[in-house]
Amino acid sequence: MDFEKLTELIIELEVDDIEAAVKEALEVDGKEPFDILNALTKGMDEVGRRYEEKEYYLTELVLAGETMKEAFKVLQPALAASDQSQDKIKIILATVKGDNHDIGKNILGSLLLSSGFELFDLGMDVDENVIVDKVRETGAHIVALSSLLTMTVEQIKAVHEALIAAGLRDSVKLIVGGAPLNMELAQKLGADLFADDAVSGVKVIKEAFGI
Ligand code: B12
Repeated sequence: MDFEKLTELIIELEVDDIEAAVKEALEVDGKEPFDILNALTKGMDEVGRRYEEKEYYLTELVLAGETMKEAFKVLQPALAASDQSQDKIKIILATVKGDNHDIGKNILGSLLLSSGFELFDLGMDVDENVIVDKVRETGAHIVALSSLLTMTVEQIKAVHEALIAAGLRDSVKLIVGGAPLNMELAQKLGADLFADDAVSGVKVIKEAFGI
C-alpha cells in the first residue's frame, strides 16, 4: 500500500476501502502512522482545493469527512501510541446547547484530525459548563463551536462568559461557525475567530498559531 494510493483513496472518496488500506499500510507494510497521516492529509488538501474551485460540492465534502473518519478508526490508536503526538495543539469541538446539527462539525473535526491537531469532540447539544470542565481538564488551546440555529447562537456568548467566570478565557481561542453566523456576529458573541466553512476554519486556526 503506497502513499500515493492512500492519497488517491481520499480524493476518490473511497469510504468502503480506506480502513482496510490504512490497516494494510500499518500492519503489513509497517509504515509510520505520521507518514500515513501526511498521505491522507494530502488527499484532504486536494478535496478542499476541489471544493474551493467548485469541482466538488458539499456531498463530496461530507463523504470525504466520512472517509477520513473510517481511516482514523485504525490510524488514531497508532498515532496516540507514537511519540510525535505529544505537544500538539489541543482543540475542543462541540455543537452548542440546544442544537442537534453535527454534520458540519464532524467535517471540521475530521479535517482538524487530518491536519494533526489533537481533538476532543464533545458531540452536539453541549452545555457550556461541560466545555469549561473539558478546557480545564485538557489545557486545550482552542474551543471550536458550531451553531446552525438562529435561536442557539446566543449559546456562544454563554460559553464565552462561562470561560471568563472560570478564569480560563485568556488561555483559549474561541472559533465559531455555522450558517447563521458571520464575523461581526461572532465577535459580538465573544468569539475570537470565525470561518464560513470547515476548510477555511482549519486555515484560520493554523494562521492564528503561525502554522
Ligand atoms: C440536516 C439538517 C437537520 C438534521 C440534522 C442532522 C445532523 N445530525 O446534523 C435534523 C433533521 C436533525 C435537523 C433538525 C432541525 N433543524 Co435542521 N437542517 C438540516 C439542514 C438540511 C442541513 C444542515 C447540514 O448538515 N448542512 C451540511 C453541513 C456540511 O453544513 P453546515 O452544518 O452549515 O457546516 C458547514 C459550515 O457551516 C461550517 N461550520 C459548521 N460548524 C462550524 C464550526 C466551526 C468552528 C467552523 C470554523 C465552521 C463550521 O463548516 C461546515 C462545512 O464546511 C439545514 C439546511 C441547510 N441547507 O443548511 C437545516 C436547518 C439548519 N435546520 C433548521 C431547523 C429549523 C431545524 C429544526 C428546528 C426543525 C424542527 N422544526 O424540528 C430541528 C432542530 C433540532 C435541533 N434541536 O437542533 C433550519 C435553521 C433555521 C435557523 N436559522 O434557525 C435550517 C437552516 C433549515 C431551514 N432553512 O429552515 N436539521
